[in-house]
Amino acid sequence: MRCHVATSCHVVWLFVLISGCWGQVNRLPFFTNHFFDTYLLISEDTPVGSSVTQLLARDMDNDPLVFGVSGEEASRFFAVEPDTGVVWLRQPLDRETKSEFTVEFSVSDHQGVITRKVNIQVGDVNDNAPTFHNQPYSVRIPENTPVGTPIFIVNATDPDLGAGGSVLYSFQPPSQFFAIDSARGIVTVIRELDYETTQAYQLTVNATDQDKTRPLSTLANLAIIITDVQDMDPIFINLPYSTNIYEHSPPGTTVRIITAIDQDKGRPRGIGYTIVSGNTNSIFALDYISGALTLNGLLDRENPLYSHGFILTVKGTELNDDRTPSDATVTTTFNILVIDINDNAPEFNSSEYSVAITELAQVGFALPLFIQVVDKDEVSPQIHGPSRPAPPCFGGDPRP
Ligand SMILES: *[C@@H]1O[C@H](CO)[C@@H](O)[C@H](O)[C@H]1NC(C)=O
Ligand SMILES: *[C@@H]1O[C@H](CO)[C@@H](O)[C@H](O)[C@H]1NC(C)=O
Ligand SMILES: *[C@@H]1O[C@H](CO)[C@@H](O)[C@H](O)[C@H]1NC(C)=O
Ligand SMILES: [Ca+2]
Ligand SMILES: [Ca+2]
Repeated sequence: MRCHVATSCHVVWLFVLISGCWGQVNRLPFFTNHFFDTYLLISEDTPVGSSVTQLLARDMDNDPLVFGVSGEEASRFFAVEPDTGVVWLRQPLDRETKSEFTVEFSVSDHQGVITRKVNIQVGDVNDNAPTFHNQPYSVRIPENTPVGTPIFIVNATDPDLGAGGSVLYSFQPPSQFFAIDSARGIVTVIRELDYETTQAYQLTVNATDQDKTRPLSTLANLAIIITDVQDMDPIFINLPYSTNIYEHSPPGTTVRIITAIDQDKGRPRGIGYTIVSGNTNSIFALDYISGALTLNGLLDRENPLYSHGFILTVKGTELNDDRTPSDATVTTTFNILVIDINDNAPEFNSSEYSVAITELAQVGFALPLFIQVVDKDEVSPQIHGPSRPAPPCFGGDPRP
């Protein structure tokens, strides 16, 4: 608005002096901060309550200025001191949640308001440790897993930028049996495993970011369970097998129970028992399931086939689930001695002996009579071994 040209300049001047009005248009203030043309960077670790910047504005009329911020979200995060234009942070920033804002600031000279938008970029700091995904980590592998086999992948991510978000893996402490690829988290077997020695491993994986100044790390457990495979032959227990049996023990008498066990302890298989050799005349029977060796016939030590005893070869065979025999077997020998019992009365070599003597025979006359007595039993039933020849006869010369 311009002053009206009045009839009297004096009147005009007076009017101007009184009203303070030069008749000029008010010029609105304007922001002078350069960030309005680019962006304003605020680090995400800026403490709440600290000043993040100061708004600067010029007013050609040198009017007193009032600064402000508009918008619901912007007002939650930023407060502006009206007189100075200092901008305060009102609540914590997190780049990983919200990495930029568009905030509208205002400046007013009481006659008019100017608003301008600024792009605020939230600057990253390494404030997140890596996070493991899909926990818990557990894997079952057979004990015969070859060295070099990858068995598991752990996965951790870190939302920070750059090195602070780049994850490296390690075992802590290192394992003798497993290695982890530091970049990809792939776990591999590096040494032969044996279920019979170790059934499970509990490893700790360290995922660390690579921030130069303050790396952050997270630990996770990895359980590796070793499963048994049938890699062990059975063994007989309570060896050696050596037994004495009395001859004429009744058929069915249990000589001894033999027992073999599967050395694979995870899921041990049952055993089937058989006699491989030495079972003359099938005099013994071996129960396939129980391992009970029983007498299967009449055991007469005086039978030369039996008198030396027996050396049985017995076999234990691991049975598959369907009870079929597997390849895993064990054999051993079983020595059986037959103990004599005195079952033979001395025998004359004839049921009757006759001799003719004359009535003239005098007292003391030797009868021409030959009698042999044989005892097939051993001299002492306690002594065993190959049967000896029948004892020599005694004969003739009996004195009345
Ligand atoms: C790791 O997990 C993240 C998040 O679930 C996923 O995006 C990424 O593809 C995974 N990486 C691997 C190698 O599995
Ligand atoms: C994980 O490994 C890093 C790098 O070796 C190490 O600095 C950090 O202390 C480890 N983390 C833990 C929790 O031990
Ligand atoms: C009995 O044995 C004796 C001595 O060996 C022999 O002389 C005799 O003839 C035998 N008698 C019979 C009936 O075999
Ligand atoms: Ca961050
Ligand atoms: Ca990080």
